[in-house]
Amino acid sequence: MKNTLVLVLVYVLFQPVILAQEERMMNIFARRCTDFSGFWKYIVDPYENGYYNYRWEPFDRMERPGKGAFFLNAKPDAPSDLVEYDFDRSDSIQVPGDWNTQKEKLFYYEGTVWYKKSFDYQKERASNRVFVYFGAANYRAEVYLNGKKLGTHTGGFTPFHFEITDHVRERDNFLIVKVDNRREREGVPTLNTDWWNYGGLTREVMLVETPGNFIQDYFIRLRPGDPTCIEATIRMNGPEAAGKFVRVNIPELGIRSEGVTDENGWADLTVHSKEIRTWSPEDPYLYEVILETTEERLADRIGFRTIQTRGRSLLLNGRPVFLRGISIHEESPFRKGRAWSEEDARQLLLWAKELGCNFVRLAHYPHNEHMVRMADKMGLMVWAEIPVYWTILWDHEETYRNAENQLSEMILRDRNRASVVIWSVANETPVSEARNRFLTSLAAKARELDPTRLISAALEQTAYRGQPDVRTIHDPFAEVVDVLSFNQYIGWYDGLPDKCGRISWKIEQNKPVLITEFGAGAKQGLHGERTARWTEEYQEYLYEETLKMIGRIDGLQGCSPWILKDFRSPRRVLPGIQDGWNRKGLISEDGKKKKAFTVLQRFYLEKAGDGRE
Ligand code: GCB
Repeated sequence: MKNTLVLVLVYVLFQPVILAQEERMMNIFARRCTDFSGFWKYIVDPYENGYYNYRWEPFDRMERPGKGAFFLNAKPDAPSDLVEYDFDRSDSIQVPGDWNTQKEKLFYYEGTVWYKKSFDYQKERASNRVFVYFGAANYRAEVYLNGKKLGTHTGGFTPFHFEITDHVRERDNFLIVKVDNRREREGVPTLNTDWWNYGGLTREVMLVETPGNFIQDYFIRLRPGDPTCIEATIRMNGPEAAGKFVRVNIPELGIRSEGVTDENGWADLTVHSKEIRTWSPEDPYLYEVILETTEERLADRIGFRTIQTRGRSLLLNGRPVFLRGISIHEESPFRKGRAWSEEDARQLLLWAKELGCNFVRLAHYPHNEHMVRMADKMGLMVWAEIPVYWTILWDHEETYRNAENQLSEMILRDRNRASVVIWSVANETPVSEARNRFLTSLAAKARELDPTRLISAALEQTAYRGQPDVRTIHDPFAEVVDVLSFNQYIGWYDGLPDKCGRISWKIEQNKPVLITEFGAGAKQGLHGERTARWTEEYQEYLYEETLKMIGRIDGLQGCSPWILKDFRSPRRVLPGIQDGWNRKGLISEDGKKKKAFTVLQRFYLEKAGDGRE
């Protein structure tokens, strides 16, 4: 009861002032899209000369910004005119894509780059509406169409869009985006992370055309506790969103349900069937679900399953499940840069499958939508996470708002994905009153947006009552989460692998336990003694010892070792070994497996054989 009160109070205190949730449109790929993938013109602007005048006043807040403003795409009208930039004579860069790995001069760059795309556009129907959609832009984007500002978005890993119905014309449009990836102390993430700060328009940019009144959002799921009932919440957007006829149709089940939206454009429908085939890693079954109105038909492929906890057990569709996981960063298996494509997702998840996984932890931020859709298809449960990482400014209201906004954007994009079973609100954050309030408030938001999934965060472990060889989780946020997850590096940052044999665990919370990270750095191809750092043998030894150790944890319901593949990190500078890569991958950056891959694979094979699913 006390906990609930605190939770409510915290939640009220942290209520954001602006939550542009109604602006979010989901299932973007199923809509009428014009893909802007390809070459865009770009200008590197480290001093933000195209954004501020010499008195440091932003051009986009001036009545007459003059030709210095890059978003105007100005051209000299006469030979005597002074214009000191020209998109059309500038270099080109591929979108989607990070700029760091496309242009050598931008490898370490953190700052502003301006992008420009010119296009003509013919609407399918005069009454239709048009939006410009961004899968992600890291970190802050200012968006302009034909010289007019559409808006700003903050946060590098979630989608956003702006309506351009009244601004787009049939000929000679120019879309200009200022992307700034400078790290900020008050940002989410903050200044220090153990991953590369890839900048740019890192995911698809598209125009999306919808009917005047369109299905903006829906949430279709099994009713918790009742595997025969599918609940659908649908939200319409448009001048006639209220009183609108809507229908959910699942042809394969032969069921339809119809209703009318309320005064806010929402409709709640339910459908019953005794024959619902549940989604699981062994049978990742997806139904075609069609949503219809008089103006629109929107299709999706949705799996139905339940995920719950009972004491220390984790139940998928009511049956105990052990999460055979691996952590993954969003880096391409092919290009050594940010991943964004379906092919990237397929290869990363194929490796996870080969390892014997039924679960992936998508660290440390929301990955692109192809990843979760591919996980749906391939049968991998997903832990999805926001970049509330290490040392966020817990007392800063704007930081909270930003974190909550990223959480909401992630959940609204992915809450129809059966693969996603856990929303994680943080990674390795130091316990303090302010941090507890911050995270508790995020957990409440996640539960409000999605009461059907489990909430967690990667916590840290400590010595139990001053005994260094007995470890425990001593963190008030452990009371809030559904799944007790933590990272531990015994044998790497804490002793050598043989230390694992001396450690015992005393976990007092009556919740399922997940080890979200353990690992050791190894340079693929480097061999030696098993106690020699950076050798494949050391990493192999650490996996062997760790897997024995975690087997002694009561309530252990899975793990997601760190990490599938080596990934870039500016913190990792050891010449000849790291060279800018975190080497804890089971696979090298160029796709070669290390010895520890087989150790984990064997462990998962045994786990899969123990009949727990
Ligand atoms: C951690 C972090 C992860 C790092 C990893 C490491 O605990 O959660 O982001 O990359 O350790 O390699 O040190």
